[in-house]
Amino acid sequence: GHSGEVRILGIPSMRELMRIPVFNIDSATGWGLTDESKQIKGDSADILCGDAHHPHMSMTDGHYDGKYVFINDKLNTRVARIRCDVMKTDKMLTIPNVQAIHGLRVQKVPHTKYVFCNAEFRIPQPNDGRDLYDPSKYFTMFNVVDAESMEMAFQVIVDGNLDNTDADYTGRFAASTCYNSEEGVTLADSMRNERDWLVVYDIFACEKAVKAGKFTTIGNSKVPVLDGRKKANSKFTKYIPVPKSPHGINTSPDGEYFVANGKLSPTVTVIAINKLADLFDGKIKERDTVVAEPELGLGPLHTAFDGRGNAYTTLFIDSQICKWNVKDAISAYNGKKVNYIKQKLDVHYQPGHNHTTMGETRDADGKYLVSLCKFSKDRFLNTGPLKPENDQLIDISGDEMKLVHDGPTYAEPHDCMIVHRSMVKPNKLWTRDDPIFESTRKQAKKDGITLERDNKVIRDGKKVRVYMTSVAPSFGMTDFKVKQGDEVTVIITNLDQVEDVTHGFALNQHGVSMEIGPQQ
Ligand code: CUK
Repeated sequence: GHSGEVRILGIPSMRELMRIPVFNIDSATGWGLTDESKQIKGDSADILCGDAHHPHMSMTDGHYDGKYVFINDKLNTRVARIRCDVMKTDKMLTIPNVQAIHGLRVQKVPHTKYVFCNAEFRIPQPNDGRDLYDPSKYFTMFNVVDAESMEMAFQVIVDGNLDNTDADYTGRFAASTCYNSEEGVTLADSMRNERDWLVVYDIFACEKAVKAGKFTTIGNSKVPVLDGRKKANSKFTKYIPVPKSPHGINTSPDGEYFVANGKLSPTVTVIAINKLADLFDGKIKERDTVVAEPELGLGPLHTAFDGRGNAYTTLFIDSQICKWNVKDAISAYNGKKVNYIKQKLDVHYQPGHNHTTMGETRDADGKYLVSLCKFSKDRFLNTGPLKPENDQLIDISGDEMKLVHDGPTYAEPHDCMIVHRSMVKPNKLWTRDDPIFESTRKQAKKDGITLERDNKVIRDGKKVRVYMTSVAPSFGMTDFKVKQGDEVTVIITNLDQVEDVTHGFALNQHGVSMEIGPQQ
């Protein structure tokens, strides 16, 4: 959330184990302050805040693979990647030609080749002021990022504002919820229509067009752009009408359904993924893909699954989790008299995202559900006008949901995912050839320095590089002298081989502080 970072919590203790700074700056580790982190942040190194929304781990064949976590910064239109072997951010990309990256998910099958990123707001294109007063010319795009290089693969122009996104278990389809089909520029203007839509992308068709060179570009950008607007009538997109300003979109772990959450409608819409090929072939109409539209309560935002056929939808206005059965909802849609709602559980209060253990993969195990409640109000001791949020843990292993823990958290846990510990095996020490420090090693080589041994000051005009080793609590150098006006870079090699013996370097009155882990 607004802290711009990612936090790792244990389940079921809900204890916070670690923080990974991403879009924020971090005083404890020097993230955002050190040269290496600024290089990783690249063109946005000067932006010191962010609004992190949707963390999702890379997958192979629909299972978490423990390699990367991707996350968006809605505020500054960025996407970052965290390397799970060291639990550090290693790439960051500002998405071009769009504004406010919101929904983010990964391609699940055959593996995470792409990261799918919605840009939410419609803006003039190019955004240089020429169409400022002509909103009819605004548009936004669906953005596809290459997961390995973290560079843009292509962009697809769409109608409406893009909210959330998810991908299927075949690799061919992704889908985004869209609101503002009215294409208004004020809040009131964008809520008039009773139905907006889910836009479905044929990723294979997009890839084919890009490969064949059948695309355009915007302004100075070289990123391939495909036109997926309704009026273009292309092979890239289909627009499925769903009730009103849909918000979350969630793929069921059996790969059968997309579930679009109604937000301003009390319903969610269940779409059969195996009907999408026929839709793209023109054999059926858009609404023929809808197999259920259960009414759940007020403000459905996001849905999670237990792998036993049940779905759990957050009701923002009602402050509840609604447990419902997907097959029963389909029967009801087909006219059978069946109560698809299994239970409603109060949560405290105003839940946004929820997630089940392993629930966004084929391995949904139906043990726990976490509800990220945006208000805690009276649940904890008062800490002033700003209260903590409340991450609630719910046991879903039995027939009934049971609330088992309230966890206060600092602003603002927006979304989460729950990964079994066996999927993630971080290193205990840094390795000396880690790519994060490539440029430092190159510079050292140029300077004739052996990082593991040398303690030396290199003067290069006004640029001074200070190389030193460290084994806590000492440094390889007790002092060094520089002149006022020098640009000084301090490079420290931590020789410690002992797990958890990290060392710090700070310079008072200079705002310099960094953490250097063992073998870093
Ligand atoms: S999403 Cu981002 S503001 Cu994660 Cu429910 Cu609405």
